[in-house]
Amino acid sequence: MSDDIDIEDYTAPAGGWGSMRSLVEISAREKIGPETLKELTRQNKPDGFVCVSCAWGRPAKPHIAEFCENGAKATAWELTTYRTTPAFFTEHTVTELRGWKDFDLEQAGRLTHPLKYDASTDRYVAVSWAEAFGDIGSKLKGYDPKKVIFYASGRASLETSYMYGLMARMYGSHNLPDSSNMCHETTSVGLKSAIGSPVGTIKLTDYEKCDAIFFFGQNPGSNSPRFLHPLRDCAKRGVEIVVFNPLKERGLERFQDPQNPLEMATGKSTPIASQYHQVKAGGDIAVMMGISKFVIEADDIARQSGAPGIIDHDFIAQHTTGFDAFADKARATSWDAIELNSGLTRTAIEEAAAVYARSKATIVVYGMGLTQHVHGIDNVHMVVNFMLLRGNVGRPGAGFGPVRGHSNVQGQRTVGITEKPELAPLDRLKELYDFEPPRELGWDTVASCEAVVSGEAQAFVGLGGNFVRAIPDTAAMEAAWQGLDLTVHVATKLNRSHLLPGKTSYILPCLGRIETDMQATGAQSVSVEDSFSHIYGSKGKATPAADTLLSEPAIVAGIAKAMMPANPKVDWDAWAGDYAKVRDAIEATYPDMFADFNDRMFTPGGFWKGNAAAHREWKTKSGKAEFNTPEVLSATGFDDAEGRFRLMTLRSNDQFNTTIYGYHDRFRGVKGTRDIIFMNRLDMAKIGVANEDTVHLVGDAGDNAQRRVEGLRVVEYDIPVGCVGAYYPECNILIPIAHHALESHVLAAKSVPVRLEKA
Ligand SMILES: Nc1nc2c(c(=O)[nH]1)N[C@H]1C(S)=C(S)[C@@H](COP(=O)(O)OP(=O)(O)OC[C@H]3O[C@@H](n4cnc5c(=O)[nH]c(N)nc54)[C@H](O)[C@@H]3O)O[C@H]1N2
Ligand SMILES: Nc1nc2c(c(=O)[nH]1)N[C@H]1C(S)=C(S)[C@@H](COP(=O)(O)OP(=O)(O)OC[C@H]3O[C@@H](n4cnc5c(=O)[nH]c(N)nc54)[C@H](O)[C@@H]3O)O[C@H]1N2
Ligand SMILES: [Mo]
Repeated sequence: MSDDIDIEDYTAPAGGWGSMRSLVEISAREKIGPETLKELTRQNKPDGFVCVSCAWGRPAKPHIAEFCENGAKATAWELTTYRTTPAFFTEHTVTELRGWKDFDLEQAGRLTHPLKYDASTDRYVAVSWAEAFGDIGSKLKGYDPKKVIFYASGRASLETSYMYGLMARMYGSHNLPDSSNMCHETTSVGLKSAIGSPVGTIKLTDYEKCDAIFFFGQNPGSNSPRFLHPLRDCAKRGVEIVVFNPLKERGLERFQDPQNPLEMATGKSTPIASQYHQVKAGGDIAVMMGISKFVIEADDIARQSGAPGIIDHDFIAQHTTGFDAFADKARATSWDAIELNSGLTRTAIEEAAAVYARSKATIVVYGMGLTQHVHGIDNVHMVVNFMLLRGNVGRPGAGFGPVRGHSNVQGQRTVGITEKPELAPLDRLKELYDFEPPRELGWDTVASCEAVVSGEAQAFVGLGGNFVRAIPDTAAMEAAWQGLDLTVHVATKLNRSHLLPGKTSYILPCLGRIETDMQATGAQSVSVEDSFSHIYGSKGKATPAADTLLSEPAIVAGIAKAMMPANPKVDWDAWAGDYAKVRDAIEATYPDMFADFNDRMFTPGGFWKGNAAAHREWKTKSGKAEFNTPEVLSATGFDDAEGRFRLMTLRSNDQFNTTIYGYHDRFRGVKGTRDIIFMNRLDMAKIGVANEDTVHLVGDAGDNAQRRVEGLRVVEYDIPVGCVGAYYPECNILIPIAHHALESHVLAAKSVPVRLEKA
């Protein structure tokens, strides 16, 4: 093994000195100085900026430093002193850059100028904003709007997102996929059908009132580290925290608060999970069936003997439908089947169920470990089923806590970025702006990919993101991508999607959220929505990376004006010059959620947009909260077979999606490489590979396509037999586009059928 690659057991807790060291490293790498350190003190404060990393909530009374290691990395990444100027593109052709790693592309720094691809020299060259808008506008005018994709990655503000969605609809397109299509769309579909709310029901303060937390497939240590503070407080107050995750994630095991001098000085840390169950990938339906079975059968026995029941029958009678069918199914499902499908013993599941049975207020937390499966909707429905049994929704300290990804991914959906016509207030838009919005279903991410492959799609406009790298079937998608007539990327840094230019291709560099956004009426603020449906203002104060950058609203306005005839009801320039006017428009469109928007946006802790299910009002088809009886016990969507593994594609602690900050997955002990595969030692023995051996991963979806990732180093790991883990996005090449959650179309990235070949 080469010297710079190091794989070892990581024994320290999450947080602590390790996270401090990691911060120092990243600051040095991005060559950032005192200004950034000053910005960190404003991160997530009522008058500061909202972190550009995850969607975790901001407490009304923030800590002195309300940021985490990964939030600070995201800040440093945006405020880097490196620049990707036009001179950079004179030195490097696009073909050459395609050979660079994701890390190296973004490490080149912030983009500074609008760029157009020149096929004759295979280079991006600087153009003026006027030229870019003019050309993009005239090209878009020539297309069928139904064949143009307007993608949004969940970071852009509510103001930008509202303008973007309106622009697409006025143009005549409903193709408004969002990064949510790749993550919590399973929640939006599954929770909506079961309880009538597409989002979580709890508030941040419910963590002060719960007495049990059930965790399924969410990794706070890396992906929402500020969550570790309330979790630690919960653990200290004796809340029972029960975790189901194939991997022992450090942040769920132990946490040392880097902002607590005593913990840092004494080396003390707080244990988090009271029970940790290493479920098989795709095994959660069976787990939750087991918990339900235990509760239902214990309740049967209790009631026969005249003792008080365990199930909240009053709640079930008053508020739900479908209980009897579900209860019969749970009674009829054998423990053998539950053990086989979950990979856990009956005793282990009963231990967890006992916690649930005695808890007075349970919160359930989940993430990609549930949503990114073929039967992801069944996962979410099972979450609802077991929570309804004891009425764990719509009362203090109880409810659903899906942890969203991007800092405004939930908010983008709220203000109209959606391909589903029923989710946007089309009549209201028509009334306000006097145009005929498209009424048909648009393309989501999967449909967009299919339309690019079939050649039906003509153009792609991306508001942030690294679309071609984030989606599955990378090889097929990259090959098809350059058949597009026009590609436009609004971005802050160069990424691989930009290096697959359509026939005409632009990169439009924008301001980041941390930077001063100076417009005609002065410095602007923006707003976002977090995982708890709270909305806050955010004000950037750092010096912009270049004075040639435009804000995202200004770029949307520039494209909108160039591609459509003027509409007297929409003054794009006035909106781009004063975002308060956009907020007025949002308020006019969604008066219930956004009353007095401009006045309330800087409320400490944000203002709550409301949630009917949190008041036990069910906006479902039946008007009740619905039990859904699943037909499968495994979420994988494929059969087990000799030699076939379930691959989980994972995030390291040193990345934000396709943005790779570095090569140190500290909590999992991997340093210097991302080309690894985590394996159980029994599986290693079975196929005859040793630690550090090299293997190739081969897709095993049975659709005859060749999908391979070569040269992964085996890392012996505490992972269930039959499951392997490797990093996203490097392994996306192994996932067929068609391998997605059935109803929500989220890529099934947490159980991908693969085989191993020895090198
Ligand atoms: N620093 C950082 N923060 C981020 C991101 C980032 O990349 N970096 N990404 C952001 C985005 S967009 C999102 S959507 C979120 C994602 O955040 P998470 O929802 O935490 O997503 P992942 O890390 O992909 O996977 C979560 C966990 O699921 C487990 N898992 C895998 N398969 C299964 C299974 O079948 N069952 C169970 N029970 N568990 C399983 C994995 O071991 C892992 O611990 O984070 C956001 N925040
Ligand atoms: N196999 C596998 N695939 C996955 C996942 C998985 O778990 N496994 N997770 C999926 C999930 S949950 C998601 S959300 C996707 C996301 O995947 P990505 O599309 O990678 O997400 P982003 O982090 O939005 O994209 C990064 C790019 O956003 C741009 N950017 C950063 N800041 C800004 C800004 O302020 N404005 C603008 N306009 N651009 C900016 C930068 O140019 C940067 O290169 O990946 C999905 N793909
Ligand atoms: Mo996400």
